[in-house]
Amino acid sequence: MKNLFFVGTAGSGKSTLVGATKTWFEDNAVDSIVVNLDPGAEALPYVPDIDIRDWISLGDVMTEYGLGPNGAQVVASDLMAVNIRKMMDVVDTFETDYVLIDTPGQLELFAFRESSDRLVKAFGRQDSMLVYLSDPTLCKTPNGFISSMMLSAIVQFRLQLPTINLLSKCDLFQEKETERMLTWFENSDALYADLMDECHDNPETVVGAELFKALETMGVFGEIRSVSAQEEIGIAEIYAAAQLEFFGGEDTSRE
Ligand SMILES: Nc1nc2c(ncn2[C@@H]2O[C@H](COP(=O)(O)OP(=O)(O)O)[C@@H](O)[C@H]2O)c(=O)[nH]1
Ligand SMILES: [Mg+2]
Repeated sequence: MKNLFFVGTAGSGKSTLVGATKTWFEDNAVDSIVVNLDPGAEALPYVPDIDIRDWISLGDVMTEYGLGPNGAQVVASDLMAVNIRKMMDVVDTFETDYVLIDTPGQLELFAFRESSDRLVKAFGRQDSMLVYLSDPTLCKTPNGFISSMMLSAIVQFRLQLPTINLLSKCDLFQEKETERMLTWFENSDALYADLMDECHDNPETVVGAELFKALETMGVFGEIRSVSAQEEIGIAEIYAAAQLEFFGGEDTSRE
């Protein structure tokens, strides 16, 4: 089983994309299951095969620990580590090709807590990769784009997994805007030139330029894809990128 962890900031479209990916996989005869790891999810746009809410209830955590919803989310995500074994026993009853994993709404609950490392280990580090969603509303300016890529790089650094970088919700933008953001990722010289051109008056650009250099040094730039869960755009490319990473390019196309 190969595991795709969908990560990104709150509202970047993780849950919706997990649902759309599941549908695309079904339509293209790719066997998969869906795991919800968000104990705080209220309504999900898919039917999970495995649901952390079966073991952890946010309401119970709030009552038991006397916490509000935000504190309870942190405790609930730490409690995931305690429940991993039980959950993995259920995961292991499935025989499938891909496990699509929806992570907690707030990025930091997954990327910056210790439980995530244990979760990745339990699923199998060798068989896992990240699908990182960047919210394009943040990516429209050179400085915003650099912030978003920095966050993606930090998450990748924290979790030490290969990453597919995605620009989410591309249906909300004009093709030209999306193209510009994709170009920035593929051609970092263009990003630097636009940063200097458009943002040289902004005080944050001094920091933006330093962060840009760090991203270049880390080798973050390369390939980014645009997706829309709503319009089902770019999901075949997620499949192709995962096949390439896991199987070296075998059977990358289903269309
Ligand atoms: N236009 C558009 N909206 C989307 C898309 N994907 C998600 N959304 C909306 O973005 C909001 C947050 O999505 P959700 O999947 O819950 O984000 P999550 O917090 O990352 O799981 C919801 O209102 C979705 O309907 C998309 O591809 N296009
Ligand atoms: Mg969600």
